[in-house]
Amino acid sequence: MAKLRILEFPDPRLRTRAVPVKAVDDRLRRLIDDMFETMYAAPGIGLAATQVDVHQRLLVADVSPDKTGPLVLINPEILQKDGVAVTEEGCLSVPGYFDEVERAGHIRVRYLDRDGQTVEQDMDGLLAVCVQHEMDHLEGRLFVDYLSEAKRQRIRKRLVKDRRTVSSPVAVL
Ligand code: GNR
Ligand code: NI
Repeated sequence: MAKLRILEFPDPRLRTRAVPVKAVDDRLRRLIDDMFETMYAAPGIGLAATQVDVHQRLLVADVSPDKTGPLVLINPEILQKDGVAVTEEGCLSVPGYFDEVERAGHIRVRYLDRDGQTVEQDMDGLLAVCVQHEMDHLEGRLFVDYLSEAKRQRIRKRLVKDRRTVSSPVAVL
């Protein structure tokens, strides 16, 4: 297993639209294991392949409080959306920022599991929000896209500046 590097906003690779997974094989399952290791270490409740620079339609999630609910969604499709949920969201690709986002409160999703079996599942609560957030990543969308342009610019400037500071030798003088 290996921990993978997570891309951070405004990295243009986060804007890539992922293509469908062609084969659910051992190579893909190794990537899935690495994504879980990366997500749990972060720590986060979800991770889309896009965030680790793999542009295939694959996401992992675990919204349980004790890491006992790992879920793998391959080629996910939303069949139905109902209701509204407003949640304070964060993103491992936008470290240190949290803001309210409005999404569907209930979704029905069809996907392939890690054995390549088709599953249809109803989701609500944090899991529904998380899966919509991860499926946005697969489309190249980030939660900051739902905020105002002014907020997004502020976040972008701050993250670019922070990154310059930590990587620059001047920072330690
Ligand atoms: O860890 C995460 N927490 C979170 C909280 C509210 C709504 C969505 C999320 S997903 C996020 C991890 C992440 O960035 N996944 O893409
Ligand atoms: Ni995210």
